[in-house]
Amino acid sequence: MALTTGQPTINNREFSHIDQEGAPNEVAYKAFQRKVLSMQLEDIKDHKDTIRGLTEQFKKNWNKGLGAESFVEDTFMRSQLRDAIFVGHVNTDLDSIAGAVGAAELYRGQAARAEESLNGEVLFALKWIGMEPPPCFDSLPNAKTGRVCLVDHNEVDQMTPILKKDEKRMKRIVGLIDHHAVAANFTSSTPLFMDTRPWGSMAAIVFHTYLRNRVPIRKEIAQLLLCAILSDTLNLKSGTTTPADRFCVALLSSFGEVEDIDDLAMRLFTAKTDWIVGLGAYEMCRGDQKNFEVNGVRLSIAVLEVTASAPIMAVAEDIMIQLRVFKYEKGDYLNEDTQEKCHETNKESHCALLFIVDTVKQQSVALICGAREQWLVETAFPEGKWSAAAPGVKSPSAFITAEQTLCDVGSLVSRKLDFVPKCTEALKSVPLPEWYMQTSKEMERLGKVLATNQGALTNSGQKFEWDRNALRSAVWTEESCNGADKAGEAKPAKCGWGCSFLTGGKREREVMNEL
Ligand SMILES: [Mn+2]
Repeated sequence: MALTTGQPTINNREFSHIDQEGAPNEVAYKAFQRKVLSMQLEDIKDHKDTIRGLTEQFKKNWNKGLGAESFVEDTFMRSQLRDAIFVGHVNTDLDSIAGAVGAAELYRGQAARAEESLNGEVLFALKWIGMEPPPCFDSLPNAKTGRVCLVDHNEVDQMTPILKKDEKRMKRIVGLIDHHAVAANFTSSTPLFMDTRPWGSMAAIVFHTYLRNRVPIRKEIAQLLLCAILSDTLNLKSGTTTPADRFCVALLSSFGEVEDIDDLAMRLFTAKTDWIVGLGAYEMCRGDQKNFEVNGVRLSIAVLEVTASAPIMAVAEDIMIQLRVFKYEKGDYLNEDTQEKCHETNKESHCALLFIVDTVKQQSVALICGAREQWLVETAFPEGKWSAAAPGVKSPSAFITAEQTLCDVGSLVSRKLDFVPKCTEALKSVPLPEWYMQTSKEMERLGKVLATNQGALTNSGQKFEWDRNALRSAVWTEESCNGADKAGEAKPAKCGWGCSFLTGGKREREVMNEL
């Protein structure tokens, strides 16, 4: 049937949010629409009336019941994921928890968390809201059989252990709600519910579905999703932030009745910083850590988002040691047949970087634990400014100096947008130095200490403990192998295996590796 004159056409629709001049309770939608493209937290209060107006409109429609479009959504879409378990990634963050809780309520399923431990930011948010954390995935009776909707991740490596081990996992993964790139190995044999959007947080995707489906959102859920967007977008300041995230923060603060959003964000970030500092070096290197393989180079990038970097730098040497242990540990594996612990040098990480992101100043530094890391950061971030990680810090490698242990990479803050692309580009486009892929004597030495000294690193149930002196001696053999010489001074330094070498030069590193 052809459209008759007078019926609305695509270009001639009446929007409920049209600016009506002179109308009572006039709401300035247009100005808000323009602002939302670049809105910051401090702008939100200038548009409070508009935001409240929009919120009230949504609430009015909820009270009216379902319209035709939400009938369709409710009948055909929300029912798709009914009773599924919604679960986020390991190294769980606020977006993964909030996304699982918010989506489970929306789609009428069961929320779960990927692992037992929760970071300080998640704990703070839940306590502030007065909400219990969702149960652990493993503890659910249908953990091994239930239908699953992944939220906030799709890489196998980041899945909760039961799913990671389940080779038939794709038979029960029925949905994905995510804002990450879809991994090459994420394939399904049957059609899948997928809602992936290039937005700054997964929580924004969930909230927008509430709006579209006219599903009433509880104040607590609104608060939780708000916290998640603030966390993932670093207060709407990270480069991953999109207008959708800004819009969702504005409306969620209204639905969640949050007056001072900036204060909430600061409290979230401070809680996370305090928690990270309390963890110690071992966890700092392994917490928010992701692995990549580029051009045969096994690269690990960890990120610490903090409101102040000084407490992290105070333990810089411990972190360097732990980064090196972490690289070695990547070569550890369990022989499935004999149940024996094995180690393969070819599985060790070539390069482990730790970026410390200052969420207040919006800038980052990379902590460097060895020559491969130094080469990569120097190549990937040519503008970087080099210095010692802390006053009097010792270089953890004979091939770099103390003044090469920290690189200020400026206003880059995102692993996804900045760190990974720049490192990948460097590894792909610049020929690797000859020594880059060779086995390292320094790693061998560390491996020997880890293998022979039982107390060097122990896992006592929940907590990992490590013997600082044992590991220090593995990294700094005689504590004389010091890289404390200034870069370029090229002083001979006595090294662990009794040879005198010039530090800092690339040729020297090559000679060292040829031994
Ligand atoms: Mn996320």
